[in-house]
Amino acid sequence: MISKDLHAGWTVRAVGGDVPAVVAGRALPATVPGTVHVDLLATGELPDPYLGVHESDWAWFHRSAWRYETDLAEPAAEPGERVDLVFEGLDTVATVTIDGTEVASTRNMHRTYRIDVRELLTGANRLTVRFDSALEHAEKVEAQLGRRPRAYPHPVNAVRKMACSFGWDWGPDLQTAGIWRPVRVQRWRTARLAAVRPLASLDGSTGRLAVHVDVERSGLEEAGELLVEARLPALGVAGTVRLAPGATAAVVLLEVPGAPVWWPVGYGEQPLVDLQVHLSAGDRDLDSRALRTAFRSVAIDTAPDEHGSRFTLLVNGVPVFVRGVNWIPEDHLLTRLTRDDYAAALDRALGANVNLLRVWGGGVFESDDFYDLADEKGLLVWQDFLLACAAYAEEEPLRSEFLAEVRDNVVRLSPHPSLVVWNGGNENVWGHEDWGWKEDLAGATWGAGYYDELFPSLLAELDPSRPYSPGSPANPGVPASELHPNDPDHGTHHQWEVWNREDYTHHLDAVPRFCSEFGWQAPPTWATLTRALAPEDLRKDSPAFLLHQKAEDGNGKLDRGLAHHFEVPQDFADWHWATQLNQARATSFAVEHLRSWSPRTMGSVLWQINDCWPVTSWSVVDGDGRLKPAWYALRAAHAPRLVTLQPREGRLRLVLVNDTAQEWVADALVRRVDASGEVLASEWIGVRVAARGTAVQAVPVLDGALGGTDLFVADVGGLRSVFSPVEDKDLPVAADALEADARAVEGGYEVRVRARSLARDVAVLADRVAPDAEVDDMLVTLLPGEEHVFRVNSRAAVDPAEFTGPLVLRTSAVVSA
Ligand code: BMA
Repeated sequence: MISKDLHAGWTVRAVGGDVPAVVAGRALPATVPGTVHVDLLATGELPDPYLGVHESDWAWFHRSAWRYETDLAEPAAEPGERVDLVFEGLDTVATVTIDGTEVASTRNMHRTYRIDVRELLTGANRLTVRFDSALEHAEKVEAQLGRRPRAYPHPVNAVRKMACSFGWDWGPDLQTAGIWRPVRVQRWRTARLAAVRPLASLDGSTGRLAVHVDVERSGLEEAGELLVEARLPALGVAGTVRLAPGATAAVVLLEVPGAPVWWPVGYGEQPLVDLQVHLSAGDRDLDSRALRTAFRSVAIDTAPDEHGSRFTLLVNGVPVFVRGVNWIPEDHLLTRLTRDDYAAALDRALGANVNLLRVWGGGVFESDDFYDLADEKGLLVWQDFLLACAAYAEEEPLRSEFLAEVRDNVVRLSPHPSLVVWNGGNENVWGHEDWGWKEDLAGATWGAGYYDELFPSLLAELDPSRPYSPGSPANPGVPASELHPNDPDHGTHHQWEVWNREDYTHHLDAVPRFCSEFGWQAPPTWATLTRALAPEDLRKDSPAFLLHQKAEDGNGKLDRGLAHHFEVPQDFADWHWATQLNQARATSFAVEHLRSWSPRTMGSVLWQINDCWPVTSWSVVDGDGRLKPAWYALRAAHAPRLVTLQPREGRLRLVLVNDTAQEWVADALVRRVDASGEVLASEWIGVRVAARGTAVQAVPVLDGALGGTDLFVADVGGLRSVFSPVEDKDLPVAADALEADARAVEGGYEVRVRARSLARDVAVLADRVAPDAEVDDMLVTLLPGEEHVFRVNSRAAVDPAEFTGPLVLRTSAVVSA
């Protein structure tokens, strides 16, 4: 097999639609892999759609058509030789031609395509790929199959293109087109490895690897017996299987006694194992594949218990409390993302003590880099199939597309130890139950056949090594007709009422078994916001701000959510800080509640870790990769050892969660203080929490806490939890509680603060001073006389005093004046 990338020499030009004059008739250099948006931006003649109101300036694109072209200088095929054109991803409605002869027509960006082109090659061919409007295609399919319910205006459920490509409640409506993943020419003879699917498991200390191999025979020559060899060179283990003439599938079983065991972060190491697979015929090497995998087992315990039914992830037989986050595309223009971008994004997740990323169904099956890095870092991955917030027709032309894309991606992702859950989709089973779809559908198909039949049967064939859930939320194994799919006592649960209608304190109303979505909004950091918006647009009601706030009544919900706890500030900069602080509070509140109930609750998956552009959203890291205050709150709430004060049956309790393998023995200091921070009562108690255990402790000083007006502070081994029964707006904390000074140090600045009186949630919003500045900690609560030093990393040369200015050094007294 000779494989060559075909990434050079491409041009792209508009061939349909109402395109701007600056690009009409022009052949532009095209980056492959890439998308037309990125090439158009590279001309510098069109505005960046992420800035100001320019997203709207790109709406013309949705009904345009484009032609990519390059020379295909491939010598004619020799007798017996196959020459294939392999596209790993075409976004989306594409027609591939060679010298004007159509060789493929595609409608699915999530699939790969292999085209046998041997008969057309002359050594000097012209290869073109035309992209037509995915929107117009979807409209036609919808007209043909009948309109089905969907949460967004465009018919995203009628074409196999990333759903959020058409806009989402945090994402722009920029419908990309292009050769978005690698394209190759492959020349081969006799046979090739069509699919290699290693499925790992662990049986006691013995690792087993079933290497499933599918072979494609060229069909051009008499091929006799083939030999498949699979080797784990570092472990000195190998196996072979002979394929009789005509046979196309084989399994090589490898057994490794005392195998190195892969664990998620916080549970052990991540030893990865190189796997080499060779295909040969006699003494001829035909094809080979180098992959990396690891030994581990995974299951989900869904057994009934006294509270309902569990949803507990088991890795190597050990229950893992999921400290997870939902992941969306890291850049709406996906093809700009590099391995370094993924590494940085995954490090921000790890930094927030995250152990699982849920790749959400409105996005994509991520790049290989994403899963490789997750394998290396010990981040678990839960992968949705790509269906979100809509009913999906089960008829053609969609059905076979689902089948093909799931096949392709289950095979591609099968080696990755990080991948631990296959999930049918996002909120589709729930939507069908609760969002009025049944009436609209009037008996039409909506996807049940995918979630309950097609996906499970494909997984039974291709990957029985991983658990499957029909959706999020869902109750695996129980039909929605018997049990509400979002029942918190069973399976997975999405908690959106607190954001949409109630208040984050209403998280206390339920103890879900596994909360796979909940979240709270805030704008991006100041540096990101001011990169995207002009100074005159820094108002809640400016058209530009509103274009970067996509949620239904988003600002209304932000303000109502804020008003429960704080005076809603009039000044925009103060409002910006207040909403960020409220998001941080909401984040800690939810995560601490969920963790405090472990092991009854075994998962907390925050919506959402990241953004795909600068926007007000539920993310804790903004679209430019800057950390919002809520990231620091998440990091603290996710700390392996957590101290929290939680109401239980009308009383306040000290709850200690020990998500480590060692027993936790410590002394806790619990104090009652007034609004100035003066200590009114205090008590030391010894605590002992089993490894991976939770202790709920009554402490006399907490008696009467819930009805009163005093605050409570619990300190255990450097960790602090603060509880106030009174809302901040009714708490007379001093606005001038802090004394501060700052100085330049190697690599940045130090900001030293000292509390004169109680100072809650002290933050240095360092990005306001220098866009590259990142602070090591945030949301620190200080009692009178206590000091804290914040470290700001920055290369910028600024006056250190700026870090102590009223818009930068903040506390829970949210007004800066
Ligand atoms: C859920 C998610 C997303 C959405 C989020 C916020 O519905 O699955 O579709 O962005 O809530 O509304």
